[in-house]
Amino acid sequence: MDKQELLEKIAFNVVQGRVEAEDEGFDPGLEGQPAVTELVEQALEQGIDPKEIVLASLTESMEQVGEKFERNEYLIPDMLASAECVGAAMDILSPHLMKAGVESKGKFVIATVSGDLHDIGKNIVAIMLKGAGYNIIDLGTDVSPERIVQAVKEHQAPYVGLSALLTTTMRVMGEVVSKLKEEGLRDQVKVLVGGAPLSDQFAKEIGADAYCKDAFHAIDSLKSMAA
Ligand code: B1M
Repeated sequence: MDKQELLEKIAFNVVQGRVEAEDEGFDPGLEGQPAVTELVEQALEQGIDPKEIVLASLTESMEQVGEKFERNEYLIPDMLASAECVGAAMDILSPHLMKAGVESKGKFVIATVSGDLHDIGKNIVAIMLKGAGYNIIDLGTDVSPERIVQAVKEHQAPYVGLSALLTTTMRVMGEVVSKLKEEGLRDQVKVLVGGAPLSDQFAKEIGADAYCKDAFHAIDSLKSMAA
């Protein structure tokens, strides 16, 4: 199988919610065919860059899942099955995305904000930043502004990354910025925000330092902040 075909096959199987070959898919007749786990391993064996697998297969496929959900073709369990596939793929990919022995570039607190349970994007960003040499303090999902600010204070972190996937939860990011100001911490920490409904404009409005379209953008933003 050539590279393009393999990347597309991984994406297809994420959309089908198939972690392993024995799994059934959303469509009938797929059982027994290689699924996400086997295909990701094959891709690595063929020397495909793990970053390319994240971008071209995993991120891309979740876009398709979201579109299917919007069209009522998929229900929540279908979205969860795809999310599980991305988790399984990331388990295989993360050691390859990490650079061993990189000197720490600083502490980075990351969280999905209150009311929001989406963590696939946050986890990808966390793994990529860890690979880029940051010391990640991952607070998980549904994290209140109070807990986020507390963690920044406790760890004296120079960076905080916030994730939100819902239009109803993105405003919590503004509350985090306000709380950092209230606590006198705003000048000591750079606030990076990300998530599908966000934009540069929104990041400016809430007073964040950077909007990150994806994990690679987050790494670039951090590089320019350190320069
Ligand atoms: Co939800 N969901 N979901 N969902 N879900 C969306 C976001 C939605 C757009 C689907 C749709 O309708 N098309 C929609 C939101 C609509 C809106 O807000 N206007 C939606 C909805 C409505 C809901 C529920 C309300 C559904 C319901 O219950 N009726 C519910 C809410 C639960 C809650 O959070 N309280 C819900 C639940 C779920 C599941 C639990 C089933 C599951 C999440 C599983 C999990 O995360 N463990 C789920 C999923 C999978 C999705 C979609 C399909 C995929 C999200 C995803 O993982 N994308 C999503 C549709 C979509 O976004 N296309 C959808 C892949 C991921 C790699 O991308 O997260 O954008 P993303 O992360 C990127 C960048 O954004 C950026 O880098 C990442 C890597 O490239 N980034 C950062 C993200 N965070 C960053 C932080 C940074 C930097 C960059 O800090 C430095």
